[in-house]
Amino acid sequence: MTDTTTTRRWVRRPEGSTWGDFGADDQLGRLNLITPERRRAAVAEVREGLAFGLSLPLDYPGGAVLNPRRHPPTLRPTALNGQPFMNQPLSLVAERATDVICDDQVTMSLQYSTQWDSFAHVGSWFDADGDGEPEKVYYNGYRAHEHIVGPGDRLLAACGCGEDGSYARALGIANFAESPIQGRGVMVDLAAHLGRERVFVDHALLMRILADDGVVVEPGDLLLIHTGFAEAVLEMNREPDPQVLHHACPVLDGRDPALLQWVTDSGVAALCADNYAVEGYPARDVPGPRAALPLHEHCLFKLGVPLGELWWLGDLAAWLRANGRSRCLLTAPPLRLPGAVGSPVTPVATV
Ligand code: UVW
Repeated sequence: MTDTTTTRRWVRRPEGSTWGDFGADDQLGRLNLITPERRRAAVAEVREGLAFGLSLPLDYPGGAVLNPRRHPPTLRPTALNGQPFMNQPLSLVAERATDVICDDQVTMSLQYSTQWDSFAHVGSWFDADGDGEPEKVYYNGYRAHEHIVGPGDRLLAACGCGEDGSYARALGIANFAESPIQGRGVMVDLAAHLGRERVFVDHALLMRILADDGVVVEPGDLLLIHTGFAEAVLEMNREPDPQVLHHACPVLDGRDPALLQWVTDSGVAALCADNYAVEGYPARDVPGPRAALPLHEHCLFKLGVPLGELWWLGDLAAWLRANGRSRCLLTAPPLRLPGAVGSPVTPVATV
């Protein structure tokens, strides 16, 4: 993508951000680093031909305990003239037809279970237009109420979603399906080192774990962060215990500036964790006005690094460890759902 800086949407960019580096209209961020050459290197990780599904069942964790805004899937049949289409003879609509039809639809929060966050998920108050007043902006200077629209926004009707809808006119999740996420996955097995205790993993500890396991991270890699959280979620069998959900398993410490700087310097293209928010949430003990989700701010707002959450990494982590490996081919496009902020995903790792 060419950088046509004359059309950029900002006058000031956040310190340490990549805004403009991949083009004034860029919506892929550091996924741009997954070049054909890097994808060939990822394919070279396929030696056994074994595939691992990295999704939880999408009705886990169960209830709305992790996030009271988010609800599990509810399935219903489609209907025609009041007839629900579950085990319906197709003769209802096509005379003498012998077919029997089931056809359903779902209501669910898109970020309820195994999912991707797009860059439209977290923005920040920042003075991007240089007028001295902060405004609500997202990655690469895309603006709230103009590019990311919701109830009350004038532009919403143009998206065909009614007055109470929402629509990411830019930065939506479909970008990662149109340019599908596929590259080299690199496992970081925090659970193998730290067990089930809630430990905040800062830069020093992360470096020690990478060195102990001989894990090498290169630009364009998709990090898979195994914390053991998804194992705990599965064990609770859709009846989650808030104590466990909010206090178990290691998490990355988004409050550590050295950790954030490593995410910048390493060139990783995405962070995919088996836990709720990749980082400890909400971040505590940070003085002054600051992001409650500093790793989200750093990745989604500044760098353009997508975040995957609640992935199922247990089987893959065990296999890689048993076989003295840490890398795989990872294929993980979200739903190509125009306007959506997040998306369920069924990632596949091949080794
Ligand atoms: C929140 O809203 C806390 O976001 P995420 O699911 O990305 O952690």
